[in-house]
Amino acid sequence: MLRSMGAYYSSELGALRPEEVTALSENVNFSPKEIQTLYVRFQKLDRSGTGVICRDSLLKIPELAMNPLVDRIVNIFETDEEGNITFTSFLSCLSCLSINSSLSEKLSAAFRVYDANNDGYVSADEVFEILSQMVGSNMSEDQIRRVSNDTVKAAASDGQRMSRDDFNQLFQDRGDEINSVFGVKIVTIE
Ligand SMILES: [Ca+2]
Repeated sequence: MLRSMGAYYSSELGALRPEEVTALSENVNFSPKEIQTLYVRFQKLDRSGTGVICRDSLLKIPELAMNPLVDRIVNIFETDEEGNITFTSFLSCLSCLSINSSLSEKLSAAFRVYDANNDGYVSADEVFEILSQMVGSNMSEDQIRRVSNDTVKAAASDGQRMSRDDFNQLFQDRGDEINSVFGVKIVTIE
């Protein structure tokens, strides 16, 4: 449903009509006022006024740009056939990432960030890539490799790679960790 609405909203420029805001607010963790503010921010990123933005534009959002995983995070925004992001998909992804989203929404976003090759599983290599970007030089490559292998081995029900369930279970009791990386404080005040 969100996808089909995307095409509709992407053709709309200027302020959103109240009924559009109401429809959008049913699916996201933002208030109607916040949605209007985010729409203004979206339009500023959409400098050519086409109603859609490219993934690179997301790097201009400071709240995302300061995240160590920003290069991965921009990949979880759903795009249309041309690889562009509509306002609906922009809003729905920011909503998953926002501090107001539920743990299950954040876990869903986190899983997509970890699962770089999008095969529905998180491998030790994929954990290694994420950890490397997050810990910087605080750990040696060997240490990161060991932690990644051990984590996946312990958490994966097949001992090889984590399914969505394995992943959720691993982070279920570590909500703070997920929140610190995937709980983005989106500025929604003009
Ligand atoms: Ca994968």
